[in-house]
Amino acid sequence: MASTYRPGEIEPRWQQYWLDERTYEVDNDEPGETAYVLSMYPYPSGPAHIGHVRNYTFGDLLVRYHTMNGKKVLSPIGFDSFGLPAENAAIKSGVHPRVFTEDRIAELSASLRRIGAVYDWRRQVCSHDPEFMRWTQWIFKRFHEAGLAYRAEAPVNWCPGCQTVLANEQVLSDGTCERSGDLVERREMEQWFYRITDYAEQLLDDLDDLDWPERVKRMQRNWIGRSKGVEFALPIADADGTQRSDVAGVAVFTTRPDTGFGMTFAVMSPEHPRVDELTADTQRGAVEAFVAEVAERSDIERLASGGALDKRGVATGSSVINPFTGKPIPLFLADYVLMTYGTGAIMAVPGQDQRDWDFATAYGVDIVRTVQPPEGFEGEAYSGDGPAINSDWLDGLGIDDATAKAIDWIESEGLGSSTVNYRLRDWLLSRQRYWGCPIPMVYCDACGVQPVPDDELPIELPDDVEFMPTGQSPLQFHEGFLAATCPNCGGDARRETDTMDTFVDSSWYFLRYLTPNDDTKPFDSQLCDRWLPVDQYIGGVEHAIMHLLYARFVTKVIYDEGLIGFDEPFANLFTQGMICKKSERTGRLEVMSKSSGNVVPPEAIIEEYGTDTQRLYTLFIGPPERDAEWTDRAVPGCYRFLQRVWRQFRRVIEEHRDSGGDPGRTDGLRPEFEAFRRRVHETVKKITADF
Ligand code: ANZ
Ligand code: ZN
Repeated sequence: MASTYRPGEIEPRWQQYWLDERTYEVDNDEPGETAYVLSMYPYPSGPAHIGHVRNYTFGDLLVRYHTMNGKKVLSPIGFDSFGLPAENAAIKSGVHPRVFTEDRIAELSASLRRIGAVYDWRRQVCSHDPEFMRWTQWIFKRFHEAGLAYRAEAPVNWCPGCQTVLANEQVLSDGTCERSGDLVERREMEQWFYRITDYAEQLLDDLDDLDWPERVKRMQRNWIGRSKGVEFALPIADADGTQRSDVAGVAVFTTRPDTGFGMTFAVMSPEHPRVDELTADTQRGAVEAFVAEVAERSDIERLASGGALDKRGVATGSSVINPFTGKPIPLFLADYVLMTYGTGAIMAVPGQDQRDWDFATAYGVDIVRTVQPPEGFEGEAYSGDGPAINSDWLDGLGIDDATAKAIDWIESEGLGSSTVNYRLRDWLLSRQRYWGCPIPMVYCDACGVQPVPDDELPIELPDDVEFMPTGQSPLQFHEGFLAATCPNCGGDARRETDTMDTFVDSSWYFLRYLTPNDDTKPFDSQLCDRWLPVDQYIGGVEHAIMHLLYARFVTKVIYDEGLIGFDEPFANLFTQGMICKKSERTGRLEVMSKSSGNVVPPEAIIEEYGTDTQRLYTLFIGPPERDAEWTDRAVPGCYRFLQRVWRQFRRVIEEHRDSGGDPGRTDGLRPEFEAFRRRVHETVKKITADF
């Protein structure tokens, strides 16, 4: 036996052993208790850095732990291989995205092996693999048949820099593109959507039973944004202030009907379909100018408070009646009221709502408080609880009682009824991009939009394309790709050139790992029922909303289609903290990433100390769920610790052997080693508890 700890010999030997013995490969039907341990399949961005090492080490520990406990452990890995970076690289350097991506996959795979993380490599799944694309398209078609995929003209976020539509999630709170930093514009375009809003309530309710970090559940709840309130009509007033009975009122949605007596004006969204009808002739010019100006801005920019883009509005010159007071109040348009939420119009209560306060102050509208602020309150709008004031038959009641009473009154007057709104919008999944999974649809002049028949899938991406510096999808100019046959009439048709958001790929890949090579179906229902839901899912908290919500949604649809027996994909979720390091560029502590220029490559550490040292270090660096700062200094300490452990074991093993003990057994140890053996077992017990 070697006299010193030599990771450079030990580690390759064991890594080879695990491969030869297929220690971490498991067959789908192997009898025994199962565990499915899954790290989010990574975007192949090239070799791993030390931040990745930490992530994969967590999953790896669990895989080994469950394996040692005799479970059958499914430990697959794959690559989220579609997406913008590969296409941008193609535009810049002319390398085809496929070549670029596959090079990065090779690099990342090699570094995962070097790190010593163990996977069942036979199961590798990549989003851009034609077989995977076939089934992504197949699933899209089932959604389409179920009425859950549809095409609609919609106001979309258009990034002038990337020349593409962005999902709301890709627009920062100041209204700029998260990637290019350009100010995002608003445009009306035909797009493909998944009808995730049909599942809003279920996605919300089922969060309660998930063993997920509270923080992630909270983020999903906020994103879905359930809001209980009441929808009711504000009657239109005549020029002399009396109620008109010949036209319907303007419907508003409010969560605070208790504040009705404080409604001193009403506001419609600039996109509201009744803007024209309800604009007085004297205001027509001003209204049209305002509507045109707002039309260019994204919802997100409009909602951003403060900054250069402050709330702005215009009077319509018309009035509506506040049904609580019976008095006419002015009707405005304002950019802070969105057409995409509630009814697209609001009752404005400046006394209790700060946005309304700001607007009322700017436009000289009355402010009436209807909730008594606590003594000494010095703010503007008061949104807290307190007794109702200036509110006639509601006076003295707290928010809850006053709300209940106001809803009863609205309903008994026939003005409206209580309702629930969700902030969640349908999932806009089409991208005007090349490097994504094509949407399997064609356009026929005679028959309209037609799905491509299943037996013609997958629609693959042509390789002979030229990338435009404008970022426009080269598919739009590829005659061979565009030419299609209408499955309905057999005539000429034009292929859809939009590709899917990469979150469509990642919404179902975890089902594919069981049968990655099956060319007859996307996944095997029985095997999925045996191995899923995933027992432990591991990934970054940056995926708390989109990826996890989409994967839950798709799982629920597939469940409702009767194809699987579970309706949540991930029973347990662990979101690891990130490793941070001072960025050379900004001098600030930032999450380790290529773009921050603060990457520590694992190679040098592996070379000097071995991968176990760096794995140990990334575990010692702090609580797994927290971010931690990288420091080189602590690495040698971990190395010395491992040396010490190794020496202890060597001493015992050698002396045991030298005194004639059976090397395969630990009983019959010399008495002085009994204590050591006890310590080992105590440690095993403690580690087990810690897991
Ligand atoms: C009067 C009121 C008084 C309101 C008050 C709030 C506080 P959540 O909780 O997010 O659902 N609202 C309704 N539709 C809107 C739209 N399309 N664009 C912008 N704002 C809209 O918010 C519900 C509240 O947001 C509603 O209740 C409405 O303002 C506003 F003291 O009505 B409220
Ligand atoms: Zn046709």
